[in-house]
Order: sequence, then C-alpha cells, then structure tokens
Amino acid sequence: MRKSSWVALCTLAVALVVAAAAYAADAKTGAGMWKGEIVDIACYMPKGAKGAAHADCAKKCLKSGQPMGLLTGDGDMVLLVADHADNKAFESAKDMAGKNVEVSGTMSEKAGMKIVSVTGVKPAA
Ligand SMILES: [Cu+2]
Repeated sequence: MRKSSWVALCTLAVALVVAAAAYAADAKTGAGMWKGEIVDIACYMPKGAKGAAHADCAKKCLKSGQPMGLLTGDGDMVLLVADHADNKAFESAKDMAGKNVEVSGTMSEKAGMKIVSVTGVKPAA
C-alpha cells in the first residue's frame, strides 16, 4: 500500500473513532457519553456567546436558573437536565461553563428536541 493511502486510511479511522466518541448513545436505552462545550442557552442562542470569554457570564446565568446546553463538536445543541434521583453531576456541570467536557447520561428525543439527563461530567480528555 502506498504511504499516502495508508495515511488517509489512518486519518479516516481516527475520524470515525472521534465521531463515535463525540456522539455515542445506546440505541435502546439512550445511555451514552457526549463531548462538547457547556453553554448557557439564554446567551448562546440569541447572541452566539460561548467559550472562555463568556465563561463567567455563562456560569452566572446557569446558577441563576437559565437552561444549560451542550454544544457538541458537530454543532448540535443538546439540552442538559438534572437526573431525577441525583442532581450532583448536573450542578457541577454549571461550574464548567465555557469549557469542553464529557457528559454522560441518558438521551431522549421528542418534538425535535434532544435532552440528556446528566449522571456524570468531567473535563474533556
Ligand atoms: Cu451568559
């Protein structure tokens, strides 16, 4: 195999693994892990505010009760909600506003909206 096609194949393999990791949910249960940035939806949707420059505002917005979203690597917006039995991970996600994280939980989708009930959150590897 020529070197260039080997490199292309490896790049494709890496891209597939990254894509799978960024958006991986079990088809039956909806359980999975998603990578992206924690945003406050109130500032992101109308103004596109995100990233380190907006992190302080986002944290303040989230702590005052604004809805929290995960902006995934492929530009999808997922609404994050607290797990009914244990809201600890959801609450600690607020402190990671503006940062890239890995969220684990359960996804459900209805009426054109995706939510993840958050059971875990950690800084992205
Ligand atoms: Cu804000």
